[in-house]
Formats: sequence, C-alpha cells, structure tokens
Amino acid sequence: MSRLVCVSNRVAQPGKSPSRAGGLAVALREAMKERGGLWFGWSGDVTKSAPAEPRIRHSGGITYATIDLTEEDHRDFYEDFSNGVLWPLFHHQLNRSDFHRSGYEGYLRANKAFARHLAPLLQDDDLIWIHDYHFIPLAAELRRLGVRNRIGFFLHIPFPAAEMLTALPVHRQLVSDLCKYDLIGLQTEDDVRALMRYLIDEEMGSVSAGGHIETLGRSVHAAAFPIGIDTDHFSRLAHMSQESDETRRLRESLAGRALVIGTDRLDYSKGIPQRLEAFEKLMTDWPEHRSRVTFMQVAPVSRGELSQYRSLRQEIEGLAGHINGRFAEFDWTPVRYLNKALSRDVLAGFFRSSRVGFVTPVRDGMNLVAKEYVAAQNPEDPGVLVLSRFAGAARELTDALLVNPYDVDAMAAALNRALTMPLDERIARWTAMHDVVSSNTITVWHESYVRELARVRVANPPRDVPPHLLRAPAAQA
Ligand code: GDG
Repeated sequence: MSRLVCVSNRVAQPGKSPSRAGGLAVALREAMKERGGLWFGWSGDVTKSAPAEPRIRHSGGITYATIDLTEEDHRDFYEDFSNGVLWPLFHHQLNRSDFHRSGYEGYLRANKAFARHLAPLLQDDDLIWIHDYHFIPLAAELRRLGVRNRIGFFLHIPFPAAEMLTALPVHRQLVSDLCKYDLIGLQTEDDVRALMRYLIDEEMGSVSAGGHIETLGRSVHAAAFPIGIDTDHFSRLAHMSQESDETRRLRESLAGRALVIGTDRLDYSKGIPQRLEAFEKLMTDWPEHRSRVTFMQVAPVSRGELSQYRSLRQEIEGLAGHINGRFAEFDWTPVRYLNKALSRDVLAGFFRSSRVGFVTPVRDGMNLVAKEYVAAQNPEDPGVLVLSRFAGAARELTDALLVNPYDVDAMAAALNRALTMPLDERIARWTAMHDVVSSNTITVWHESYVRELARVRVANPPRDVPPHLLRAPAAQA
C-alpha cells in the first residue's frame, strides 16, 4: 500500500491545543489516525526568518512535519490572500474580498516554500493529498521540482459560481494551477458543476459528464466526495457525556426549558447574526416560547487577528445583548453566548441535551456540526435539526428542516415548528438522517478519495501553459 502524504495548512499536532475548532483539522485527524502516513503543513508559529528545515515528529503511526511561516508569508499568504480574498470570495462575500497583488505574490511565494520543504520528504510511490484553498498552486510547484507522484486536491469550502470567481483578477492563473492536480475533490455535485461551468464559460477546456476534464494540455478528473464524521465515535461520546458533570449542570440550569444550540467558529460564513435575529423573531411572534426556550450559541474565536472578524464579534455581542435586554426575566436569560471553545465531549453531551440544532450558515462547504448534531441524538427522543439549504450537508440531510438563512421570518417559523414537533415525526426525520451519517462516514470519505486517486489515470506530463490560455476569451481575439 502506498504511503499517504496529507498536506494542510493546519495540522492537528500531538500535544498542541486539541480544542482548536476547525472542520478540516477534525476530519483529517480522524482519517490520518486510521491510515497513518505523513502529515505536512504549518506549525502555527510565525518567525522572523525563513525556517531551515521542517520539524519532524512521530506519534501514533503518523509522521508530522511542520514549518513556521515568516512574518511576510503570514501576512501575505495566510491573512491577505487565503483568508482575505479566497475565503470570502468562495463564500460569495464579494464585498469582503479585498485583492492586492502583493497578497497573491506572497501566496505563490509561500506555496513555493512549502513545496521546497515537502519535496525532499517524498518517496516515489507516495500518494499526495493536498487540502484546501491555501494550497491551490502547490501541485504546480511540486511538479516544477520534478515530483512525478499522483497528486490529489480536496477543497473543503464551496467552489464559487463562475460570475464570482471571474471577479478575482488572477482567476485564470488560479484555476490553471488547480488543473495541475490529477484528482480534484469537491464537497458536492453543485461544486463540481460550478467548476465545470467555469471551465466551459472561460473556454479553458472540454469537460465530460463523468467529471473528466481536458484542459491546458492535460487530463484531470473532478468529483464530489462529501465529507463525513466518525459517527459511531461521536454517538458514543454524546451518550457517555450525557451524565457528565457539565451536561448535568447544563440541564439543571435550564430548569426544564428547551435548548436550541448553535456551534460555529466565529465566522461570517456561518450566519450567526441572522440566526440571532431569527430567535428574536421567534420570541416576538410566538410569545408562548418566552421563558420556555433558551438559545445557546457557542462561537470560539477564529482568525481573531483579522479586522472583519473583530467587527463580527462586536455585532454578535450587540445582538445577544439586545435580545437579552428586551426579553430576559430575573430567572431566565434567553441567549447564552459563549465566545470560547468547549471540549469535544462536553459539546457532544450538549448536542444530545438540545431540542434543536440550529445550523444556518449563509454558505458552507459541508458543515460537520450538522452531522455531529444528528450523531449525538438519543434515538428514543431525538432533537430536530434546522439546517441552511446553503450548507453542503443539506444535499444529504434532506430530512432536516431546511431553511433559507437570509429569510429571518422563515427561520423563526422553522424554530417554532421544531420546538413543537411531535415525537413520531422527530423520530422519523432523525432515523432517515442517521442512516445517512452512518453510511457516509469519515472512513468512507477518505477511503473513497484515496482509492480514486490511486485509480485515476496518471495525468499527461505537465507542460507549460501556452500564454494565450491564461488570457480571458475576449482578449484572445
Ligand atoms: C471547513 C468548511 C467543512 C466548533 N466549535 C467547537 C468545536 N467545533 C468543531 C465542530 C466541528 C468543527 O469544529 C467545525 O467544522 P465545520 O464543518 O462545521 O466548519 P469549518 O471549521 O468551517 O470547516 C466546512 C469542513 O471544513 C470539513 O471539510 O464541513 O464546510 O468550512 O467538528 O464540532 N470543537 C470543540 N469546541 C468548540 O467549541 N471541541
């Protein structure tokens, strides 16, 4: 069996803050735990000068190799281009995407540095699996260094609509780099269609229904691999945690009230302000829920160094304070807002104790919280999942109450329906969703991806892209 080499910006290193919330690190940790191999990425540290060598550690069958980022690369690659341009653009937040050529140059520079450090660690028959938007040009850089292995890519976030992507001044360079991979994995069929449509509109190649792309002188395969969770493990965790000290204290503090729970990294893609507005609308239009329902939003800080994230935090604090000011009673606080991470077992116990999982991102690649909420439920008395139709998970969890996160009234109505849903309907919906999360697990995800990467025909040797293909169609005439 070939060794698996995973590359991701964040690496869940042994002994380093395990509670850092983030879907990619959570998912890859499960996959690497099962298969072993090399996990390469950023150490999480920033240094003044470029690192000489990766730091190597071995633990539990996994070799961890990490490098520090220089201050310039952290600013240009991580903050400016990856999180200041690609993240908002791919989440259709064009007004937040702030392009500077220096950021893109730093992005290419850092990818070159990652490739330079990774190449000497590679063995001939390694399968290389690169993750997420930070590393779109990494295959091209590895190819330039002579790496001939199969290289796959998985995008954890949604692929943007062609109209959005073309607003990025370097969109053609970015997609031509993406097409240097042998297999492009995306979360949903919608994402695959969006990539295909972009390639057709921009006349960058021909595509076939099976996800086969002929572009820029080579063939690439693109397919959907919806990510899953370790369902049985999370169910067990929730079952065990229901009698933990924290979960018991939570239940006591609720004094019989129903709990609505939201859990997200504090990010504007997660729709937290709209969610709070929907809860306020519920209190306004269905006053019978006052003093009977509590909404707890867990939102650990993420990317707190970026100004957009600081203002989001202020907005959420303002809304939570406003709702509590408007409705609270001396013995009831409607909104509990926790601006910190909880440990995974505590979270699992809290999910099991909640009547409603309120998961309403404005756009999300998949959303693992939705799947974890389903896994955590008590089969005899399950809670209801209210889920945004714009989360990738909505394609699979069709028995959730699907909502449009931009429609505050409809979200409030869905909350009311969830809170008053009879037990037999709750069980029927939960059973259908549980079947889905039990069959498409994290093991199925990584095994099917790696199988496909090993199978996909070795791509034509990469050539330099003819310059006319990097220009927009109109400019080619
Ligand atoms: C990206 C994509 C895609 C959250 N708060 C706490 C905590 N978490 C954990 C959750 C879950 C993970 O973090 C979040 O995963 P999501 O999938 O919901 O979201 P992103 O971080 O944006 O992940 C996403 C994912 O990658 C995987 O491909 O689904 O679309 O954006 O596991 O439980 N964990 C702990 N304490 C918290 O307070 N311990």
